[in-house]
Amino acid sequence: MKAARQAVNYAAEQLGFSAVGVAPADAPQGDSLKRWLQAGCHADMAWLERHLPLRLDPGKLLPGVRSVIMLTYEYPRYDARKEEGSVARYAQGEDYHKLLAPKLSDLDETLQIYGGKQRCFSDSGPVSERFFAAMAGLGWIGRHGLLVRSCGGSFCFLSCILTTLPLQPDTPMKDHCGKCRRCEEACPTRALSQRRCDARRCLSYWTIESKQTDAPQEIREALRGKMYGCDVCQEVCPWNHMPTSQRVDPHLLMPARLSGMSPDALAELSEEDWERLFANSPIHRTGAAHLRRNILAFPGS
Ligand code: B12
Ligand code: SF4
Ligand code: SF4
Repeated sequence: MKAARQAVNYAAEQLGFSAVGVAPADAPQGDSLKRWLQAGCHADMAWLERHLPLRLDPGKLLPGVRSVIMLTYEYPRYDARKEEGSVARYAQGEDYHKLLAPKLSDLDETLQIYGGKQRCFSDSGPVSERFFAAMAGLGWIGRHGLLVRSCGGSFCFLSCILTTLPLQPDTPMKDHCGKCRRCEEACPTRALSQRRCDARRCLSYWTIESKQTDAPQEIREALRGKMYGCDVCQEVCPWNHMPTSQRVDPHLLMPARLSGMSPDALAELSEEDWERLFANSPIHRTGAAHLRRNILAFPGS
């Protein structure tokens, strides 16, 4: 299976992925996810509860799965809109789901040559992506709950390939957070504790996932200046300020037509302009009305 691993490493690099690691598909996930759900930290994202059996057993997604190949793909480290209504870095350019899916299909085809059956996901399926990325030796889970790499920090997407091939697993990496607690301390709504993020308090949840028109006063205040997502806990992480040689795909940079628009102008977009400007953006799925709600910091409440 060495040849399959070498082939996938080579192909992934050609496709622009920054790192590849392998974890055993039966790596014990423990009960962190169950406890997080029991505590209600998923807010109203009921799908997370429904998918629990699949999350805990990748064999239910791909019978005979032996290995989980985890990959990282860089997105920009700077916020092109910071001064004027910030958009989380991961959402500034084109929709990464659409960008990464064909690349993962290419890797699937490569692995088929070695007799593997695969299923591929990038934030698109019930797989514990951060857990497997840590098990695959790509980095460690920081106090903000995200995967951090010693050579690149946390500003990256995770993708995974479940495969029936029995690939040699990589070694999990040691935690390098040490005594640092900058992310926990910087979070404007104190959503972080015990290496987990409580979505009920997280501004990313409120601006991306929440369908509500109402938000508690504390959340509304913290939301000012945030249009979509939140990067505060990552901005303060020292690992995101180390020099890096990682390349960023230009498709993930914010186009000038969006970086130059004021929040007021964005709040008043017609449906037609919304489609024209955001058709290829991950922000599109939230809809024009929710972007307006975010810009006005939940005025309905
Ligand atoms: C639901 C979700 C959200 C929700 C809930 C966030 C949360 N608290 O998990 C909301 C909308 C709030 C959100 C926000 C963000 N998200 Co999000 N999200 C997800 C999603 C779909 C599921 C995550 C989940 O299940 N969370 C519940 C927790 C408990 O489970 P978990 O993440 O798998 O954590 C495991 C580990 O913590 C593990 N664990 C930890 N320690 C230990 C120790 C041991 C010994 C063991 C055994 C296990 C273990 O146990 C958990 C269960 O497996 C994933 C994609 C995916 N399929 O995984 C993306 C994902 C985690 N999100 C991502 C991103 C980029 C973000 C944001 C940065 C976006 C933004 N800028 O606004 C923020 C960051 C907020 C934060 N600090 O977490 C990326 C993270 C990339 C990275 N470098 O880690 C992912 C992986 C998507 C992707 N494919 O790139 N997200
Ligand atoms: S994304 Fe923002 S609100 Fe959510 S945990 Fe990080 S700093 Fe806190
Ligand atoms: S800010 Fe500090 S505690 Fe948080 S993830 Fe980075 S190194 Fe770890």
